[in-house]
Parts: sequence; C-alpha cells; structure tokens
Amino acid sequence: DNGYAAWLRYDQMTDEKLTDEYKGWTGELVLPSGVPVEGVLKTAAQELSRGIRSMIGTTPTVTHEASQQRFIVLDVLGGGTWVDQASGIVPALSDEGYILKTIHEADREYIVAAGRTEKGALYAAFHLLRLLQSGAAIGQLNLIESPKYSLRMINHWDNIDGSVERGYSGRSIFYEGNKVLTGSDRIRDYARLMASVGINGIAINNVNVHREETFLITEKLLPDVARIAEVFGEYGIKLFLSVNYAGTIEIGGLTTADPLDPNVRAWWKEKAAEVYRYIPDFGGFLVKADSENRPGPFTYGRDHADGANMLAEALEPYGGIVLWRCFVYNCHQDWRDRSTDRARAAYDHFKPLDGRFEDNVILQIKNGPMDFQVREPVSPLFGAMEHTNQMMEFQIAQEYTGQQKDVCFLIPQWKEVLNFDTYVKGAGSTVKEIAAGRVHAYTHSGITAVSNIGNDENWTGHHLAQANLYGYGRLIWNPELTSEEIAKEWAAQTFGGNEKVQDVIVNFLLESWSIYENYTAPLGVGWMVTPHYHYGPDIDGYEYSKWGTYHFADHKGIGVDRTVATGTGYSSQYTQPNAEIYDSLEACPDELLLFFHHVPYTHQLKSGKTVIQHIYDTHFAGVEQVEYWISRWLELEGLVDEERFRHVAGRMNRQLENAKQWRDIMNTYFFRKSGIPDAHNRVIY
Ligand code: BDP
Repeated sequence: DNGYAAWLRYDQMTDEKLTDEYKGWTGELVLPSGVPVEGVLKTAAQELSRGIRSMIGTTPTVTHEASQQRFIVLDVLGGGTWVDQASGIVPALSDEGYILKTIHEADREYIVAAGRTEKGALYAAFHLLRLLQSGAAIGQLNLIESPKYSLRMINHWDNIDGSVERGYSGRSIFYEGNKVLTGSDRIRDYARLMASVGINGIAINNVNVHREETFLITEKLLPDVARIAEVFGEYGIKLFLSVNYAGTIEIGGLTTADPLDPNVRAWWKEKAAEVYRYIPDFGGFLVKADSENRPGPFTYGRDHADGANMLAEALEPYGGIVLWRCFVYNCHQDWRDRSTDRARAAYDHFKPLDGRFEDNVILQIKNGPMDFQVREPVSPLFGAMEHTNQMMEFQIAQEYTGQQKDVCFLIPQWKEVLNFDTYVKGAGSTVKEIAAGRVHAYTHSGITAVSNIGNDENWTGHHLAQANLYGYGRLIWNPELTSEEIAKEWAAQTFGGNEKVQDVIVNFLLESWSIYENYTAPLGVGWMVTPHYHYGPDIDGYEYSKWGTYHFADHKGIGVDRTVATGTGYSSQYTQPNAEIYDSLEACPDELLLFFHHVPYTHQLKSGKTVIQHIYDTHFAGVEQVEYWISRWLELEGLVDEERFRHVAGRMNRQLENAKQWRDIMNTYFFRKSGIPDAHNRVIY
C-alpha cells in the first residue's frame, strides 16, 4: 500500500452484519432539487457514490425522487424542497455548515445530508463517508456542524520550476519545468483530500515570487491556472496566488513599484481585471513584502498599509482579498548590534498601522514571533490590532520540526496556540476566538498554513506526516476537537480499525511533539539548527548571523533576555497579565524560560531541576523515547501492510540517528561550556 489514498481509502468493509445494515440505507441517493450536471453538489453526489461503492460494494441509484423505504438525501437547505420541512428549523448554521440527520416517517426512513450551501452539502457527504468508514451507527444521526472559521486555507510554497521551498515530500504537484501541470489527476485528488477536511482556499505558489512566477497573473499563464481553479471550484475551494510586490518593474515595464504612483496602481487594476476574466471566483493575492530580501513599499518610503491598500483597491471590485504577511524583520542586521531583536519586529512594524488597512486586507501572522520553532510564545501581534483583519499562519510542513523524517504531530502545538488567552479584551480573548472574528469584529479572518505535500506517492514523505495535514483541516473546522480525537479519527481511516495498530499510532503521535522538543533545542530557546537547511543540530550556526537569532550561550549561562528592565523589552508587547508573567523570572513558564530570560546553568526550574540537568536529561529521554516507539512500531509487523510498515520503520531509524546526534552534540557542548557534570555521569567530555 503506497498511501496515496491517504484517509480517503474507503476499504471494502469486512463486517458482514454492518455491511448489510449500511446496504439498507445506501441503495438510493436522492437529490430532491434535481440531479445536478455540474457544480459542488454534483461532486458531493459523486463522492458519496464512489465511497459507498468502494466500501459496501453496491452503487447507489442517483435520483431526484425517492422510491425506496430507506435512502440518503443530499440537498441544499432553504431550496424549497420537502427536505426543508423534514429537517425542521436549523439554528446557527453558517453558510458552509450542514446537518446530518436520520428522519423516521411512518412509511420511510432516510438520512439527510444537507448544507446551507452546496459546499455545506459536500462537507456533509464527506462526514457521512467518514462515519461509514469508521463503522458508526447511522440510524439515529442528529448532527449540526458549522465551521469555526470562514477562511480555512493552505499556502503552497511551490515554485514554477517544480521545486518546493521547504518541501519534504518530492516536487510540486502544480508545476514542472516552468509550466503549470494542468492535466494532472493528482490536482483533483488533492482537492478531494482538502475538501474532505473542509479546506476552502489554497494559494498555489510560493510567497517568494521569482520572475517566472510573476507571470502567473498574466495571460501567459492564466489559462493554465484557470484550469486548476476549475478543479478546485468543483470541490468548493477558491484559488489564491502569491504575487510579486515589484511586478510593475519585473514584468510591467515600469521603473517603480511605489504604491502611491498612479501608473503602478493602474497596472495592478489591470492585472486584477485580467485574473478575474479567467477565474471569476478567484480568491485574492498573498503577499510577502519587505521580507527576507523581497521587494516592498519600504523602498519608496511608504508603509505596509500603503502597499496592501493599493492591491486591495485593485481587487475590491471583484470581491477579492489581500493576504498581507507580517513576517517582516531585518535579515541584514549586524550581529554585534545586540540591541535589535527579531522577535519584536512584526509588532513594531504593524501595530502602529492599526486602522489604516482596507476592509479587504487581512494581515497574515505566523503563530510565533520568530519562525515555526518547536516552541515559541504566541505572536503578541495577534489580536493587538482591533481595527485590522487578521488571520493565523501555521506551518504544516515540518521545516524546524523534523522535516517529515522525524515524527512530530503538530496538532497539540496548534491547540496550545489557539487556546492561548491574549487578554486583549479581557479574559477569554483567546487566539481561537480572535481568528474567528469574535473578539474584534473583523470582516475577514481565519487560519492558514504552509502545506506539507509534494508529488511523493504518499503525499507527505513520511506516512505519519499525513496526520498533520488531516489534523490541520479538522482542527480549524472545529478547534474544540482534542488532539486525541483527531489522531484517532485519522489513524482509523488511514490504517484501519485494529486496536493494537490504533493504540501504537495514536499514542506515538500524541507524544511526538514533546519527544522532538526533548532532543532538540531546550526551554524555548530555539534555532540550534543547521543554518539554511534547518534539520539536525548546529548550536552556534545562527549565533553570529545577520539573520538575528541568538541564544547567547557562554560559560556562565544561556537564553535571550527579552525583559523590560535589562533586555530587549519584547515581553512588554503582550497584554497583562501575560507581559508580567513572561517578564518575571519566577513566573515565566519553564518551557519558554530561555526565550525570555538569560539565566545561569544552575538556575532552578519549576520542575526542581537545574537548567543544565534539564538539558542533559531531556536529551537522554528523547533518544530513549524514540527507541521505545521503534520497538512498539516493530510489534505491528503483519498488522500494517508491508509497504507502509517498512517505510515507517525506515524513517524511524533515521529519526533515531537524528535524535542521537542532537543528544550527543547538545550535551557535550553544554558540558564543555558550563563545566558542570551530569548528575548521572552519562555525559562525557
Ligand atoms: C521561513 C523559511 C523560508 C520562508 C520564510 C517565509 O525558512 O524559506 O520563505 O519562512 O515564511 O520559515 O517567508
């Protein structure tokens, strides 16, 4: 089994009793408003038929009038069919929400899978398939589902030459050799996977837009892009494009990209019109400006509101939006000038601009102030701008968390971020509520994340990394789901119902983030990775670097002083009580201690251990944990198909090598630096 089907396997059922039970319900698929010949409802019907055929072995009759005693109904609520009445009053159902309800009448019984819109109906169809796939009882369904976030997006960092920036699973599924891959089935299969977990927007090219990709918004490439958009559209997904801020210079024949220049503004309006001619339901532009050597409004003495609003004005007539990234910091700093702090940058740049952005601009903010480290505090910019739309950016690609060679299930990390209380409007101002536009009244908001897929057969390189993709979609549909619920759902659909298999996979996933943290950089300090590559240890790799990410380890201590009194003052960017908690050596949580404070190695943590002993212990523990999970995985031989069993076992051995390397380098380094021996004499000089 190569893993290509991911969680949409729809394996033939083996339980005969249950198969018979399901057969009774699934013989007929009724679409009261007529069997559609195109559109999202058609997709929903097709998906249901396909899944049912594959699992149960019979193909349902698709019809607009019921003739059997038991059947499934697929519909859009409010369409005036008899389903409206049968469904009763459905409160609080958003546009993309749906119901799944079993209705018993005197002479017939049926399951209604209906959305407020066609998209909702598609999500209902996938939900019903998920229930069937997991062997659930369907005779008494009464589910109402609404997504928490209106924008549920994925960002691809795919380049048109076919490479993927920070890609760990092969090459792009969208491009090769400076061409858009229009005829590929893979794009459709990808859209299916994404729609099945509720994704409704995908930006298909890298935020670092090189010259060739700049043409994606021109007639040269738009016909091809439009074909992808069409496939996406069938699955309820809007297509977005990253644009080159200096497009006017790069391909527009102008000498400036000044956002206030009338010619520049006219060029962007023309481009927007062109894009919408080819893609009427185009989502909008994603922009990385003045960041890591990309062009931006700073060159012209303008600010980011000027830049974003120029694009907003161009997209506004068509309902398009601008996703403007806040990953802006000085990557050319002099490392000897230690008064600067990269963590401060986003807040310092953007907070003063609150209220200046157009309504169709959304600021896209990375979850932490740095860059997707294994542990970071939540970005203090999130929620700090009452009058500016914001959305959260996560990274599904495991750039700093094992690169899909090591297992690191990120749902627990994202849940911590979403549950973080910013207090920006008093207690309860959690990230998850802010992103839903419920703390400040945002016009647009939501969540996005950098994709972890490529053209590897199994999409994500490591089979277990599929769990992050699945889990991301499920979590941003409903952030109240627990990590365990998500891991269980995914494992059951992807690896089948065997209890032992379930137990090993689910528990390994749930522990994996803390294991990865154990054997890598300690206590929130981050960045002890090989520069540029970001896999494997290099303690001082970024220590004397212009990129500005330092840990300040010397023979006396370690950590970054970000306090107000003696440090960079970063802690003051938080609202109280967070500012005070982080600023205080006593109150700061252990796991972020070195992010906020510089301490001697003998500093005692809340756990009772010293910092140095914590470093030693966690690094030994991390390796032992990987060894333990390898032994548990090996117990699954014969219970998981051979191909996936071997593949995962192979990757776990690589993970073990990596963990050992981290352990040995980190422990030896800190032993030499500090001269303090390990309490258990395991660390040798
Ligand atoms: C960093 C990556 C870099 C990206 C950048 C970004 O190392 O490749 O271009 O983020 O988010 O994580 O723009």
